[in-house]
Amino acid sequence: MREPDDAIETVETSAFPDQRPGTSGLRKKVSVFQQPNYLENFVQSIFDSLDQRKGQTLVLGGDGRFHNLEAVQIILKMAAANGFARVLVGRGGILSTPAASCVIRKHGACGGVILSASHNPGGPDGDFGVKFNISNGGPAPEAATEAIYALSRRIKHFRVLGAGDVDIDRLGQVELGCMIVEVIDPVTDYAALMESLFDFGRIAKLLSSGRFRMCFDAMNAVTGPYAHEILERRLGAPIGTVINGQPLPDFGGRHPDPSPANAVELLRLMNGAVPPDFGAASDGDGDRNMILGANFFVSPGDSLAFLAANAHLVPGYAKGLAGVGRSMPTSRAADRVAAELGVPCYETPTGWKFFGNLLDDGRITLCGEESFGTGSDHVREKDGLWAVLFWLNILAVQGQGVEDLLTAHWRRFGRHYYVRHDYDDLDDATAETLMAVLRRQLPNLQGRSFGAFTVSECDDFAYTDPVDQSVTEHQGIRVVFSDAARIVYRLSGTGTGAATLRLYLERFEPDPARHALPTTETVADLAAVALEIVQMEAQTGRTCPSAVT
Ligand code: G16
Repeated sequence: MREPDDAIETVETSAFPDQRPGTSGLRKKVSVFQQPNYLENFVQSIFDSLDQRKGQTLVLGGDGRFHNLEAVQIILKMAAANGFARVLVGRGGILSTPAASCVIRKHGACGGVILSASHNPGGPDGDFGVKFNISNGGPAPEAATEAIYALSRRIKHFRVLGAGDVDIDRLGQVELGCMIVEVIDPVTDYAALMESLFDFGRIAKLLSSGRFRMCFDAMNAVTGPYAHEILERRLGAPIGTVINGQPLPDFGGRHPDPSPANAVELLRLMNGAVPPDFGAASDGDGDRNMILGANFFVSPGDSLAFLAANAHLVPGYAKGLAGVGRSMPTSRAADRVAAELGVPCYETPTGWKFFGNLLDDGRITLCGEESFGTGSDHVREKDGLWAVLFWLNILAVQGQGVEDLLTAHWRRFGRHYYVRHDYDDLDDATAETLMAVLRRQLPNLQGRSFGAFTVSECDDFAYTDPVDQSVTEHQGIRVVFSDAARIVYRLSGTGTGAATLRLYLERFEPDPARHALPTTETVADLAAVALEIVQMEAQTGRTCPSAVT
Protein backbone atom coordinates (compact mmCIF):
# COMPACT_ATOMS: atom_id res chain seq x y z
CA MET A 1 0.00 0.00 0.00
CA ARG A 2 1.47 3.38 -1.04
CA GLU A 3 1.91 5.90 1.74
CA PRO A 4 1.23 9.51 0.77
CA ASP A 5 4.35 11.67 0.40
CA ASP A 6 3.36 13.58 3.51
CA ALA A 7 4.02 10.37 5.44
CA ILE A 8 7.71 11.20 4.99
CA GLU A 9 8.92 12.76 8.21
CA THR A 10 11.98 14.93 8.54
CA VAL A 11 13.14 14.41 12.09
CA GLU A 12 15.46 16.82 13.87
CA THR A 13 18.51 15.26 15.43
CA SER A 14 21.90 16.17 16.78
CA ALA A 15 25.23 14.63 15.90
CA PHE A 16 27.00 11.90 17.85
CA PRO A 17 30.75 12.44 17.91
CA ASP A 18 31.73 8.74 17.77
CA GLN A 19 30.50 7.50 14.41
CA ARG A 20 33.83 7.01 12.65
CA PRO A 21 33.85 3.54 11.05
CA GLY A 22 36.76 1.28 12.07
CA THR A 23 38.45 -1.60 10.24
CA SER A 24 35.05 -2.86 9.16
CA GLY A 25 32.08 -0.53 9.61
CA LEU A 26 30.71 1.11 12.73
CA ARG A 27 30.79 -1.29 15.69
CA LYS A 28 29.44 -0.41 19.11
CA LYS A 29 27.70 -1.99 22.05
CA VAL A 30 24.02 -2.75 21.37
CA SER A 31 23.11 -0.19 24.05
CA VAL A 32 24.91 2.52 22.06
CA PHE A 33 22.93 1.66 18.92
CA GLN A 34 19.72 1.64 20.97
CA GLN A 35 20.09 5.31 21.89
CA PRO A 36 17.40 7.38 20.20
CA ASN A 37 18.50 8.44 16.69
CA TYR A 38 21.93 6.76 16.88
CA LEU A 39 21.28 4.25 14.09
CA GLU A 40 19.18 6.75 12.14
CA ASN A 41 21.97 9.36 12.16
CA PHE A 42 24.53 6.92 10.82
CA VAL A 43 22.23 5.51 8.15
CA GLN A 44 21.20 9.00 6.99
CA SER A 45 24.90 9.88 6.77
CA ILE A 46 25.46 6.82 4.58
CA PHE A 47 22.55 7.79 2.34
CA ASP A 48 23.70 11.41 2.16
CA SER A 49 27.16 10.30 1.10
CA LEU A 50 25.78 8.67 -2.07
CA ASP A 51 25.88 10.73 -5.26
CA GLN A 52 22.89 8.88 -6.56
CA ARG A 53 20.18 7.18 -4.59
CA LYS A 54 17.01 8.27 -6.34
CA GLY A 55 15.66 5.33 -8.30
CA GLN A 56 18.46 3.03 -7.13
CA THR A 57 18.40 -0.46 -5.61
CA LEU A 58 19.78 -1.06 -2.13
CA VAL A 59 20.58 -4.43 -0.51
CA LEU A 60 19.84 -4.95 3.18
CA GLY A 61 20.41 -7.79 5.62
CA GLY A 62 22.47 -8.89 8.56
CA ASP A 63 23.81 -11.73 10.61
CA GLY A 64 20.64 -12.14 12.68
CA ARG A 65 22.16 -10.84 15.90
CA PHE A 66 20.19 -9.06 18.60
CA HIS A 67 18.75 -5.73 17.28
CA ASN A 68 18.98 -6.95 13.65
CA LEU A 69 15.22 -7.02 13.10
CA GLU A 70 14.52 -3.62 14.66
CA ALA A 71 17.33 -2.09 12.62
CA VAL A 72 16.07 -3.64 9.36
CA GLN A 73 12.62 -2.08 9.84
CA ILE A 74 14.08 1.36 10.60
CA ILE A 75 16.40 1.25 7.59
CA LEU A 76 13.60 0.13 5.24
CA LYS A 77 11.50 3.14 6.26
CA MET A 78 14.49 5.47 5.93
CA ALA A 79 15.31 4.05 2.48
CA ALA A 80 11.70 4.65 1.41
CA ALA A 81 11.91 8.25 2.61
CA ASN A 82 15.25 8.81 0.88
CA GLY A 83 14.20 8.03 -2.67
CA PHE A 84 15.45 4.48 -3.25
CA ALA A 85 13.34 2.63 -5.79
CA ARG A 86 13.85 -0.85 -4.41
CA VAL A 87 15.38 -2.62 -1.45
CA LEU A 88 16.34 -6.29 -1.66
CA VAL A 89 16.16 -7.63 1.87
CA GLY A 90 17.06 -11.15 2.95
CA ARG A 91 14.15 -13.12 4.40
CA GLY A 92 14.03 -12.69 8.16
CA GLY A 93 16.56 -9.87 7.77
CA ILE A 94 19.28 -12.45 7.11
CA LEU A 95 22.15 -12.06 4.64
CA SER A 96 25.67 -13.22 5.24
CA THR A 97 28.33 -10.65 4.37
CA PRO A 98 29.58 -12.56 1.28
CA ALA A 99 26.00 -13.24 0.16
CA ALA A 100 25.20 -9.52 0.46
CA SER A 101 28.24 -8.81 -1.72
CA CYS A 102 27.01 -11.38 -4.23
CA VAL A 103 23.48 -9.93 -4.30
CA ILE A 104 24.73 -6.34 -4.74
CA ARG A 105 26.80 -7.39 -7.74
CA LYS A 106 24.23 -9.67 -9.33
CA HIS A 107 21.33 -7.21 -9.10
CA GLY A 108 23.26 -4.04 -9.95
CA ALA A 109 22.49 -2.40 -6.61
CA CYS A 110 24.14 0.91 -5.75
CA GLY A 111 25.24 -0.62 -2.47
CA GLY A 112 24.15 -2.50 0.60
CA VAL A 113 23.77 -2.02 4.31
CA ILE A 114 25.00 -5.05 6.27
CA LEU A 115 24.08 -5.29 9.93
CA SER A 116 26.83 -7.15 11.70
CA ALA A 117 29.59 -6.90 14.25
CA SER A 118 31.15 -9.98 12.67
CA HIS A 119 32.83 -12.28 15.19
CA ASN A 120 32.06 -9.99 18.16
CA PRO A 121 29.60 -11.43 20.70
CA GLY A 122 25.87 -10.68 20.31
CA GLY A 123 22.86 -10.33 22.60
CA PRO A 124 21.58 -7.32 24.57
CA ASP A 125 24.98 -6.84 26.23
CA GLY A 126 26.93 -7.70 23.09
CA ASP A 127 27.91 -5.72 20.02
CA PHE A 128 26.07 -4.45 16.98
CA GLY A 129 27.41 -3.00 13.77
CA VAL A 130 26.54 -1.34 10.48
CA LYS A 131 28.67 -1.71 7.36
CA PHE A 132 28.12 -0.05 4.03
CA ASN A 133 29.20 -1.83 0.87
CA ILE A 134 29.46 -0.03 -2.45
CA SER A 135 28.25 -1.04 -5.91
CA ASN A 136 31.18 -3.42 -6.54
CA GLY A 137 29.89 -5.41 -3.55
CA GLY A 138 32.86 -4.54 -1.37
CA PRO A 139 33.30 -2.55 1.84
CA ALA A 140 33.24 1.20 1.32
CA PRO A 141 36.82 2.41 0.87
CA GLU A 142 38.40 4.82 3.34
CA ALA A 143 37.50 7.96 1.39
CA ALA A 144 33.83 6.90 1.53
CA THR A 145 33.84 5.98 5.22
CA GLU A 146 35.55 9.27 6.06
CA ALA A 147 32.88 11.12 4.05
CA ILE A 148 30.18 9.28 6.01
CA TYR A 149 31.90 10.18 9.27
CA ALA A 150 32.14 13.85 8.25
CA LEU A 151 28.42 13.91 7.46
CA SER A 152 27.62 12.24 10.78
CA ARG A 153 29.44 15.09 12.56
CA ARG A 154 27.15 17.75 11.13
CA ILE A 155 23.85 15.94 10.70
CA LYS A 156 20.76 17.93 11.67
CA HIS A 157 17.88 15.85 10.26
CA PHE A 158 17.06 12.40 9.04
CA ARG A 159 14.19 11.23 6.87
CA VAL A 160 11.90 8.34 7.64
CA LEU A 161 8.57 7.11 6.35
CA GLY A 162 5.72 7.00 8.85
CA ALA A 163 4.50 3.47 8.09
CA GLY A 164 3.93 0.10 9.71
CA ASP A 165 6.54 -2.66 9.72
CA VAL A 166 7.08 -4.75 6.59
CA ASP A 167 6.58 -8.51 6.78
CA ILE A 168 10.11 -9.66 5.96
CA ASP A 169 9.42 -13.32 6.68
CA ARG A 170 7.51 -13.85 3.43
CA LEU A 171 9.25 -13.96 0.06
CA GLY A 172 7.96 -11.51 -2.55
CA GLN A 173 7.38 -7.83 -3.16
CA VAL A 174 5.56 -5.22 -1.10
CA GLU A 175 5.24 -1.48 -1.55
CA LEU A 176 6.56 0.82 1.13
CA GLY A 177 5.68 4.38 0.19
CA CYS A 178 6.95 4.79 -3.35
CA MET A 179 9.56 2.08 -2.87
CA ILE A 180 9.41 -1.67 -3.53
CA VAL A 181 10.67 -3.99 -0.82
CA GLU A 182 11.61 -7.34 -2.29
CA VAL A 183 12.11 -10.07 0.27
CA ILE A 184 14.58 -12.54 -1.24
CA ASP A 185 15.79 -15.96 -0.21
CA PRO A 186 19.18 -15.19 1.38
CA VAL A 187 20.81 -18.36 0.05
CA THR A 188 19.68 -18.75 -3.59
CA ASP A 189 22.00 -16.31 -5.43
CA TYR A 190 24.97 -17.26 -3.29
CA ALA A 191 24.49 -21.00 -3.72
CA ALA A 192 24.23 -20.57 -7.51
CA LEU A 193 27.52 -18.64 -7.50
CA MET A 194 29.22 -21.42 -5.53
CA GLU A 195 27.95 -24.02 -8.02
CA SER A 196 29.48 -22.00 -10.84
CA LEU A 197 32.95 -22.01 -9.21
CA PHE A 198 33.38 -25.50 -7.79
CA ASP A 199 33.05 -29.05 -9.04
CA PHE A 200 29.92 -29.94 -7.07
CA GLY A 201 29.71 -33.39 -8.70
CA ARG A 202 33.18 -34.32 -7.50
CA ILE A 203 32.67 -32.88 -4.00
CA ALA A 204 29.32 -34.70 -3.71
CA LYS A 205 31.04 -37.95 -4.62
CA LEU A 206 33.61 -37.43 -1.89
CA LEU A 207 31.01 -36.51 0.72
CA SER A 208 28.86 -39.55 -0.06
CA SER A 209 31.75 -42.01 -0.50
CA GLY A 210 31.49 -43.25 3.08
CA ARG A 211 35.30 -42.85 3.30
CA PHE A 212 35.24 -39.17 4.19
CA ARG A 213 33.58 -37.41 7.10
CA MET A 214 33.37 -33.70 7.74
CA CYS A 215 31.90 -31.37 10.32
CA PHE A 216 30.96 -27.74 9.77
CA ASP A 217 30.33 -25.57 12.83
CA ALA A 218 28.06 -22.65 11.94
CA MET A 219 28.40 -21.36 15.52
CA ASN A 220 24.67 -20.48 15.69
CA ALA A 221 25.46 -17.61 13.36
CA VAL A 222 24.43 -16.63 9.87
CA THR A 223 26.13 -19.44 7.89
CA GLY A 224 23.78 -22.13 9.21
CA PRO A 225 21.13 -21.81 6.46
CA TYR A 226 23.82 -21.54 3.78
CA ALA A 227 25.71 -24.60 5.03
CA HIS A 228 22.57 -26.73 5.41
CA GLU A 229 21.52 -25.89 1.86
CA ILE A 230 24.89 -26.22 0.16
CA LEU A 231 26.65 -28.98 2.11
CA GLU A 232 23.74 -31.16 3.14
CA ARG A 233 21.06 -30.56 0.53
CA ARG A 234 22.99 -29.80 -2.66
CA LEU A 235 26.18 -31.80 -1.97
CA GLY A 236 24.51 -34.63 -0.09
CA ALA A 237 26.64 -34.58 3.06
CA PRO A 238 24.85 -36.55 5.79
CA ILE A 239 22.36 -34.57 7.88
CA GLY A 240 24.21 -33.61 11.03
CA THR A 241 27.36 -32.59 9.13
CA VAL A 242 26.43 -28.99 10.00
CA ILE A 243 26.38 -28.37 13.74
CA ASN A 244 25.00 -25.29 15.53
CA GLY A 245 23.19 -24.46 12.29
CA GLN A 246 20.38 -22.36 13.72
CA PRO A 247 21.16 -18.59 13.72
CA LEU A 248 20.43 -17.19 17.19
CA PRO A 249 20.34 -13.52 18.26
CA ASP A 250 23.00 -14.17 20.91
CA PHE A 251 24.84 -16.97 19.05
CA GLY A 252 23.87 -19.30 21.86
CA GLY A 253 25.82 -17.15 24.31
CA ARG A 254 29.09 -18.05 22.61
CA HIS A 255 31.64 -15.98 20.76
CA PRO A 256 30.93 -16.48 17.01
CA ASP A 257 34.61 -16.47 16.17
CA PRO A 258 36.01 -19.40 14.17
CA SER A 259 39.24 -19.83 16.08
CA PRO A 260 40.46 -22.80 18.10
CA ALA A 261 39.66 -20.92 21.31
CA ASN A 262 36.01 -20.39 20.43
CA ALA A 263 34.88 -23.28 18.22
CA VAL A 264 35.11 -25.54 21.25
CA GLU A 265 32.67 -28.25 20.15
CA LEU A 266 34.31 -28.59 16.75
CA LEU A 267 37.80 -28.71 18.24
CA ARG A 268 36.75 -31.45 20.67
CA LEU A 269 35.46 -33.49 17.76
CA MET A 270 38.45 -32.88 15.52
CA ASN A 271 40.91 -33.72 18.28
CA GLY A 272 38.87 -36.68 19.53
CA ALA A 273 39.52 -40.41 19.28
CA VAL A 274 37.79 -40.87 15.90
CA PRO A 275 37.96 -37.43 14.32
CA PRO A 276 36.29 -36.49 11.04
CA ASP A 277 38.68 -35.99 8.12
CA PHE A 278 37.81 -32.34 7.67
CA GLY A 279 36.45 -29.67 9.98
CA ALA A 280 35.54 -26.05 9.40
CA ALA A 281 33.78 -23.16 11.07
CA SER A 282 32.57 -19.72 10.13
CA ASP A 283 31.88 -16.54 12.08
CA GLY A 284 28.90 -14.32 12.97
CA ASP A 285 28.37 -12.90 9.47
CA GLY A 286 29.85 -15.77 7.46
CA ASP A 287 32.93 -14.14 6.04
CA ARG A 288 35.62 -15.81 8.16
CA ASN A 289 36.69 -19.46 8.06
CA MET A 290 38.76 -21.88 10.06
CA ILE A 291 40.05 -25.07 8.43
CA LEU A 292 40.98 -28.20 10.36
CA GLY A 293 42.14 -31.69 9.53
CA ALA A 294 41.98 -34.65 11.92
CA ASN A 295 44.01 -33.41 14.91
CA PHE A 296 45.41 -30.69 12.71
CA PHE A 297 45.00 -26.89 12.54
CA VAL A 298 45.57 -24.96 9.32
CA SER A 299 46.70 -21.41 9.99
CA PRO A 300 44.93 -18.81 7.83
CA GLY A 301 48.18 -17.71 6.16
CA ASP A 302 48.94 -21.31 5.20
CA SER A 303 45.40 -21.75 3.94
CA LEU A 304 45.76 -18.81 1.56
CA ALA A 305 49.12 -20.10 0.30
CA PHE A 306 47.74 -23.62 -0.14
CA LEU A 307 44.66 -22.46 -2.05
CA ALA A 308 46.84 -20.32 -4.32
CA ALA A 309 49.17 -23.25 -5.02
CA ASN A 310 46.26 -25.57 -5.84
CA ALA A 311 43.81 -23.18 -7.51
CA HIS A 312 44.45 -24.75 -10.93
CA LEU A 313 42.59 -27.87 -9.69
CA VAL A 314 39.36 -25.93 -9.17
CA PRO A 315 37.13 -25.17 -12.19
CA GLY A 316 36.48 -21.49 -11.33
CA TYR A 317 40.23 -20.82 -11.06
CA ALA A 318 41.65 -23.28 -13.59
CA LYS A 319 42.66 -20.47 -15.94
CA GLY A 320 45.26 -19.30 -13.42
CA LEU A 321 45.68 -16.48 -10.97
CA ALA A 322 46.31 -12.85 -11.91
CA GLY A 323 47.98 -12.26 -8.57
CA VAL A 324 47.57 -12.73 -4.85
CA GLY A 325 46.90 -10.24 -2.05
CA ARG A 326 47.48 -10.45 1.67
CA SER A 327 47.25 -7.95 4.48
CA MET A 328 50.60 -6.84 5.82
CA PRO A 329 50.47 -8.73 9.16
CA THR A 330 49.46 -11.97 7.39
CA SER A 331 52.26 -14.53 7.07
CA ARG A 332 54.39 -14.33 3.97
CA ALA A 333 53.64 -17.92 2.99
CA ALA A 334 51.53 -16.75 0.02
CA ASP A 335 54.43 -14.64 -1.28
CA ARG A 336 56.44 -17.80 -1.95
CA VAL A 337 53.63 -19.39 -3.93
CA ALA A 338 53.06 -16.21 -5.94
CA ALA A 339 56.79 -16.05 -6.74
CA GLU A 340 56.75 -19.64 -8.00
CA LEU A 341 53.61 -19.01 -10.04
CA GLY A 342 55.27 -15.90 -11.47
CA VAL A 343 52.43 -13.60 -10.38
CA PRO A 344 52.56 -10.51 -8.13
CA CYS A 345 51.78 -10.63 -4.42
CA TYR A 346 50.34 -7.38 -3.02
CA GLU A 347 50.74 -6.40 0.63
CA THR A 348 47.86 -4.24 1.85
CA PRO A 349 46.81 -2.74 5.19
CA THR A 350 44.49 -4.78 7.40
CA GLY A 351 40.88 -4.56 6.21
CA TRP A 352 39.15 -6.23 3.30
CA LYS A 353 38.35 -2.83 1.79
CA PHE A 354 41.97 -2.54 0.65
CA PHE A 355 41.60 -5.54 -1.69
CA GLY A 356 38.68 -3.93 -3.55
CA ASN A 357 40.66 -1.88 -6.08
CA LEU A 358 43.12 -4.73 -6.73
CA LEU A 359 40.24 -7.14 -7.42
CA ASP A 360 38.30 -4.64 -9.56
CA ASP A 361 41.42 -3.86 -11.57
CA GLY A 362 42.09 -7.55 -12.23
CA ARG A 363 45.44 -7.46 -10.41
CA ILE A 364 44.63 -10.23 -7.93
CA THR A 365 42.40 -13.29 -7.98
CA LEU A 366 42.85 -14.62 -4.42
CA CYS A 367 43.44 -12.75 -1.20
CA GLY A 368 43.48 -13.39 2.51
CA GLU A 369 44.25 -12.23 6.00
CA GLU A 370 45.60 -13.72 9.20
CA SER A 371 42.26 -12.96 10.88
CA PHE A 372 40.69 -16.07 9.32
CA GLY A 373 39.60 -14.35 6.12
CA THR A 374 40.09 -15.75 2.61
CA GLY A 375 38.39 -14.76 -0.60
CA SER A 376 38.62 -14.14 -4.32
CA ASP A 377 37.30 -12.04 -7.15
CA HIS A 378 33.95 -13.93 -7.10
CA VAL A 379 32.62 -11.30 -4.64
CA ARG A 380 34.24 -8.36 -2.89
CA GLU A 381 34.22 -9.76 0.66
CA LYS A 382 36.03 -12.55 2.36
CA ASP A 383 33.94 -15.66 2.23
CA GLY A 384 33.84 -18.44 4.83
CA LEU A 385 31.84 -21.12 3.05
CA TRP A 386 33.63 -20.43 -0.23
CA ALA A 387 36.94 -21.27 1.47
CA VAL A 388 35.45 -24.51 2.80
CA LEU A 389 34.23 -25.49 -0.67
CA PHE A 390 37.62 -24.59 -2.18
CA TRP A 391 39.31 -26.95 0.29
CA LEU A 392 36.72 -29.67 -0.36
CA ASN A 393 37.25 -29.37 -4.11
CA ILE A 394 41.01 -29.79 -3.69
CA LEU A 395 40.59 -32.69 -1.26
CA ALA A 396 38.22 -34.39 -3.72
CA VAL A 397 40.75 -34.03 -6.56
CA GLN A 398 43.88 -34.93 -4.57
CA GLY A 399 42.40 -37.82 -2.62
CA GLN A 400 44.65 -37.10 0.38
CA GLY A 401 44.03 -35.74 3.87
CA VAL A 402 44.48 -32.17 5.05
CA GLU A 403 47.65 -32.86 7.04
CA ASP A 404 49.33 -34.81 4.24
CA LEU A 405 48.57 -32.11 1.73
CA LEU A 406 49.77 -29.27 3.92
CA THR A 407 52.93 -31.10 4.93
CA ALA A 408 53.69 -31.65 1.25
CA HIS A 409 53.06 -27.94 0.66
CA TRP A 410 55.61 -27.06 3.38
CA ARG A 411 58.14 -29.45 1.87
CA ARG A 412 57.82 -27.60 -1.40
CA PHE A 413 57.71 -24.01 -0.15
CA GLY A 414 59.07 -24.11 3.42
CA ARG A 415 56.96 -23.51 6.53
CA HIS A 416 56.00 -20.15 8.02
CA TYR A 417 55.37 -20.72 11.71
CA TYR A 418 52.90 -18.05 12.69
CA VAL A 419 51.04 -16.90 15.77
CA ARG A 420 49.18 -13.78 16.93
CA HIS A 421 49.36 -12.55 20.53
CA ASP A 422 46.63 -10.13 21.60
CA TYR A 423 46.95 -7.83 24.59
CA ASP A 424 43.33 -6.90 25.33
CA ASP A 425 41.78 -4.28 27.57
CA LEU A 426 44.61 -1.79 27.47
CA ASP A 427 43.53 1.75 28.04
CA ASP A 428 43.68 3.81 24.85
CA ALA A 429 46.39 6.17 26.09
CA THR A 430 48.71 3.32 27.13
CA ALA A 431 48.30 1.57 23.79
CA GLU A 432 48.79 4.77 21.77
CA THR A 433 51.86 5.70 23.81
CA LEU A 434 53.41 2.27 23.29
CA MET A 435 53.00 2.60 19.54
CA ALA A 436 54.26 6.19 19.53
CA VAL A 437 57.37 5.27 21.51
CA LEU A 438 58.07 2.36 19.15
CA ARG A 439 57.59 4.61 16.14
CA ARG A 440 60.16 7.05 17.52
CA GLN A 441 62.57 4.17 18.14
CA LEU A 442 62.46 2.94 14.53
CA PRO A 443 65.49 4.87 13.24
CA ASN A 444 67.65 3.24 15.93
CA LEU A 445 66.35 -0.30 15.55
CA GLN A 446 67.86 -1.08 12.17
CA GLY A 447 70.90 -3.34 12.54
CA ARG A 448 70.34 -3.96 16.26
CA SER A 449 70.53 -7.52 17.54
CA PHE A 450 68.23 -9.21 20.01
CA GLY A 451 69.60 -12.65 20.87
CA ALA A 452 69.93 -14.52 17.59
CA PHE A 453 67.86 -11.96 15.70
CA THR A 454 69.22 -8.89 13.90
CA VAL A 455 66.83 -6.28 12.58
CA SER A 456 67.23 -6.01 8.82
CA GLU A 457 64.34 -3.62 8.18
CA CYS A 458 61.71 -1.80 10.20
CA ASP A 459 59.03 0.71 9.33
CA ASP A 460 55.64 2.18 10.10
CA PHE A 461 53.67 0.53 7.29
CA ALA A 462 52.14 2.92 4.76
CA TYR A 463 50.29 1.79 1.65
CA THR A 464 49.91 3.51 -1.67
CA ASP A 465 47.05 1.94 -3.56
CA PRO A 466 48.51 1.12 -6.98
CA VAL A 467 45.16 1.73 -8.67
CA ASP A 468 43.99 5.09 -7.31
CA GLN A 469 47.26 6.18 -5.64
CA SER A 470 45.49 6.87 -2.33
CA VAL A 471 47.86 6.72 0.63
CA THR A 472 47.04 5.07 3.98
CA GLU A 473 49.55 5.56 6.78
CA HIS A 474 50.29 4.12 10.23
CA GLN A 475 49.01 0.63 9.47
CA GLY A 476 51.24 -1.27 11.86
CA ILE A 477 54.93 -1.39 12.69
CA ARG A 478 57.07 -4.03 11.02
CA VAL A 479 60.30 -5.29 12.52
CA VAL A 480 61.86 -7.68 10.06
CA PHE A 481 64.77 -10.03 10.72
CA SER A 482 65.52 -10.86 7.07
CA ASP A 483 63.71 -13.79 5.57
CA ALA A 484 63.86 -15.72 8.79
CA ALA A 485 61.53 -13.89 11.10
CA ARG A 486 59.24 -10.90 11.51
CA ILE A 487 57.32 -9.11 14.26
CA VAL A 488 54.41 -6.77 13.54
CA TYR A 489 52.81 -4.46 16.13
CA ARG A 490 49.37 -3.08 15.44
CA LEU A 491 46.29 -1.81 17.28
CA SER A 492 43.01 -3.52 16.48
CA GLY A 493 40.36 -1.47 14.69
CA THR A 494 37.33 -3.64 15.43
CA GLY A 495 36.93 -3.52 19.21
CA THR A 496 34.08 -1.74 20.94
CA GLY A 497 35.76 -1.24 24.31
CA ALA A 498 39.34 -0.70 25.43
CA ALA A 499 42.31 -1.02 23.08
CA THR A 500 43.80 -4.31 21.85
CA LEU A 501 47.44 -4.48 20.88
CA ARG A 502 48.20 -7.25 18.42
CA LEU A 503 51.64 -8.82 18.07
CA TYR A 504 52.04 -10.92 14.95
CA LEU A 505 54.98 -13.32 15.12
CA GLU A 506 56.37 -15.22 12.16
CA ARG A 507 59.36 -17.51 11.66
CA PHE A 508 60.34 -19.15 8.42
CA GLU A 509 61.70 -22.71 8.42
CA PRO A 510 62.96 -24.14 5.13
CA ASP A 511 64.12 -27.49 6.57
CA PRO A 512 61.42 -30.23 6.28
CA ALA A 513 63.01 -32.05 9.21
CA ARG A 514 61.88 -29.10 11.35
CA HIS A 515 58.33 -28.75 10.03
CA ALA A 516 56.52 -30.68 12.76
CA LEU A 517 57.54 -28.59 15.78
CA PRO A 518 54.95 -26.99 18.06
CA THR A 519 54.36 -23.39 16.94
CA THR A 520 54.52 -21.98 20.47
CA GLU A 521 57.97 -23.44 20.99
CA THR A 522 59.19 -22.23 17.62
CA VAL A 523 58.19 -18.61 18.19
CA ALA A 524 58.97 -18.43 21.94
CA ASP A 525 62.27 -16.58 21.56
CA LEU A 526 60.74 -14.22 19.02
CA ALA A 527 57.85 -13.50 21.40
CA ALA A 528 60.38 -12.58 24.08
CA VAL A 529 62.15 -10.23 21.67
CA ALA A 530 58.80 -8.65 20.78
CA LEU A 531 58.20 -7.82 24.45
CA GLU A 532 61.74 -6.57 24.94
CA ILE A 533 61.56 -4.15 22.01
CA VAL A 534 58.52 -2.33 23.41
CA GLN A 535 59.36 -2.86 27.10
CA MET A 536 55.94 -4.41 27.43
CA GLU A 537 55.91 -4.94 31.17
CA ALA A 538 57.17 -1.46 31.96
CA GLN A 539 54.76 0.18 29.55
CA THR A 540 51.62 -1.88 30.16
CA GLY A 541 52.20 -4.02 33.23
CA ARG A 542 51.58 -7.12 31.09
CA THR A 543 53.89 -10.08 30.81
CA CYS A 544 51.77 -12.40 28.72
CA PRO A 545 49.06 -12.09 26.09
CA SER A 546 45.32 -12.27 26.82
CA ALA A 547 44.74 -14.40 23.73
CA VAL A 548 46.93 -16.48 21.45
CA THR A 549 45.69 -17.42 17.99
C1 G16 B 1 37.52 -7.26 10.04
C2 G16 B 1 38.05 -6.85 8.71
C3 G16 B 1 39.29 -7.65 8.39
C4 G16 B 1 40.30 -7.53 9.50
C5 G16 B 1 39.67 -7.93 10.82
C6 G16 B 1 40.57 -7.72 12.02
O1 G16 B 1 37.07 -8.58 9.96
O2 G16 B 1 37.09 -7.06 7.69
O3 G16 B 1 39.80 -7.18 7.18
O4 G16 B 1 41.40 -8.35 9.24
O5 G16 B 1 38.51 -7.16 11.03
O6 G16 B 1 40.72 -6.38 12.27
P1 G16 B 1 41.42 -5.81 13.56
O7 G16 B 1 42.76 -6.50 13.64
O8 G16 B 1 41.51 -4.34 13.25
O9 G16 B 1 40.58 -6.13 14.75
P2 G16 B 1 35.60 -8.94 10.42
O10 G16 B 1 35.46 -10.39 10.12
O11 G16 B 1 35.61 -8.60 11.90
O12 G16 B 1 34.72 -8.04 9.61
